[in-house]
Amino acid sequence: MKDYKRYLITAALPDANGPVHIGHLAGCYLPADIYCRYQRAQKRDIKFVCGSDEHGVPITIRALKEGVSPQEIVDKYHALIKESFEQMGISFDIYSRTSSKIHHETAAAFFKKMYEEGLFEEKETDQFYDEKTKTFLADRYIVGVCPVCGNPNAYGDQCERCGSSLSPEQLINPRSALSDAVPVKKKTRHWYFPLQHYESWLKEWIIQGHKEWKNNVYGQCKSWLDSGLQPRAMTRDSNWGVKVPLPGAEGKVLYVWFDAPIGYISATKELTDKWADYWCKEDTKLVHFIGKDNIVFHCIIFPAMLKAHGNFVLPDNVPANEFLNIEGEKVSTSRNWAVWVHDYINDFPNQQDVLRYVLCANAPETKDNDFTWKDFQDRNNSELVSIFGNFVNRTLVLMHKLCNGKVPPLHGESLQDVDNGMIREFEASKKKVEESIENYKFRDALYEVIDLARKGNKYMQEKEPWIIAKNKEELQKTNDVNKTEAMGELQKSIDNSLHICLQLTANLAILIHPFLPTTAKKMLYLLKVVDKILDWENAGKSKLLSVGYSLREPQLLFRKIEDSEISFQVEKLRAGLVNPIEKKPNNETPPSKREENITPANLPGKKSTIEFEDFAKLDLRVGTILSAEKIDKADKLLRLVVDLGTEKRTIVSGIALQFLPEEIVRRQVVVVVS
Ligand code: B3M
Ligand code: ZN
Repeated sequence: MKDYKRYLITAALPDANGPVHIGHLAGCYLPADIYCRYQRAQKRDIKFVCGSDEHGVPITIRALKEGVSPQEIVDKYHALIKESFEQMGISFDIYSRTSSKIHHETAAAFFKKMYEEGLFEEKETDQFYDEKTKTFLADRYIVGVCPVCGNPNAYGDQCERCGSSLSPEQLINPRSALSDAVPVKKKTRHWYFPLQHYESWLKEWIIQGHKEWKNNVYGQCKSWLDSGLQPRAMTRDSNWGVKVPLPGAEGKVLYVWFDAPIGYISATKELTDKWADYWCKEDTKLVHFIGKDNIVFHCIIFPAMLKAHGNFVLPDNVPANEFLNIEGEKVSTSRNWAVWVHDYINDFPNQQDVLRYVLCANAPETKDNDFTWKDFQDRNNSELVSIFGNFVNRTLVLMHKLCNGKVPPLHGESLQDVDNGMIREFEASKKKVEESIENYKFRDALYEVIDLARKGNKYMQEKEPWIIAKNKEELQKTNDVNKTEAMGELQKSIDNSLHICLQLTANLAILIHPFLPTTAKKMLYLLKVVDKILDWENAGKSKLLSVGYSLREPQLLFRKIEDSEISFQVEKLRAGLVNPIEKKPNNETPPSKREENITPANLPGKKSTIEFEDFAKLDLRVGTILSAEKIDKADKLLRLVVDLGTEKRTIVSGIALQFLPEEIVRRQVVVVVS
């Protein structure tokens, strides 16, 4: 392995046109965070950069539809996304944004240098144009039927159903995403990056040079390169984005996929004056954590840009994850089929680590995976509570009971094979966790930590210090002349097992820290040790806690998650999908936040069955929400104007805590008409 002096870790810049959901976390933010926390514990020089992508087409489309400025959209979502990441413990060194001045300057300068070196081709071509809204229709501004799979709503750059990358010309029956108008062709001038000139270099760099990249990443790159690269327009006709820094280029901005990855550079610049060390020195390890839909941009287009510009390091790895589905279905933000991070935090306060655990244990590292609430509950109850939490708790409880609340000594002469075997496991686990994290196998690494706790439970079960303590008590009552010596031997066995279990607990805190930082901190509190102990070099050691040191009373690290909490979440997910405007909204306090015990039978929102005749009397109609606004002094109410086709109705609905007014405009709802 190359000897790197510093690490620059990036996580894909989320589009600031909506909140983040758990698929985003599992896709790249959580693995990147685990990697960075681990590298920091290794005391490596590392910077973890990210920020909001604020120039994406979905932002301008949303702004147009809602009648607000793109800036208003990005301001709102940038703040919400940033907060969600903080609450989940994603430890960015900087979370910046691409609407910042520093980014506009950096991206414009990057383009200008490439332009001045003659690295673009200027071309005038005919492009689709929407005469109604006076907009050129590139990328997501144009929709139509996918020529590959027949999806009627494929975009001008990609079909989300089959994943094919498309150009507007390939769409069958194209229409404007802004007005539904049939587009006409109109001439426009743009700057193209001739990617084909970099094809042989890319082939050598990736196909020959990076065989260690994950199969999904390597495979996608290979198929792009095998089918040949084409020139790609790096500018667009728009007023939202980084202005093309050339005379006579009014109304033109940089293509969002040109400016967004440069966002990594501008964020680093904003973070530190030494940014150039991280971006330009060959002994930097640059790693891009992304989701699979961003592979071509990070492995082919951005590296070609960096190479063309010159003076920049190239990524050492691009560990892209696949997608996380929810309850067997693809995440869809437009259908609201998602588990939103801010919602989770609200429903499960102080339980960030449980979500981190489940998303890592079930991460879509090699293939798409499914998140189900049932699996969330099972993993919490049978792994975090029953294995990890149980081991730590048993150790502390027994130590208080049998060793006066102090770390007992280790009696070397009385060590048995099983004791030595347990101690050897510390070192072995450290190596396995380390190797897995270095190779971006976070699931395996986490499994290893839980497995070490499982071994701890097994060891404790074999040693049975509570039985030995009982035997000691019995012995005490006898008149055996050798009882003092015999009791001493028994106490040594108790001491040894609890000494080893306590040292194991300290090891578990170090090993679990990159994955579950809050849990690790709780463990340090119980062990009364300082953060310094979390340095990775301490892992594998069996003398972390000093003999005679008194520890705190045990507290549970995790709590059981009840069936009622899970059915509440499943119901909420489904209710969100049909958008039950006129139904009683599911806005009660979730069971996870309530004190009292709730059974599935008394779950909020659960009603008794009605007869079919009664159901048939209902006049249910599908309507489109035309406008939505908050009602003053009523936290839960929104005033909606709904178009029912035959008439428009104003409806007051108690959904303000679940939906932002701007996010439900144009959505379809079922209305009970009376
Ligand atoms: N904003 C797309 C996405 O969120 C895009 C990533 C940019 S990374 C430079 O998947
Ligand atoms: Zn398709």
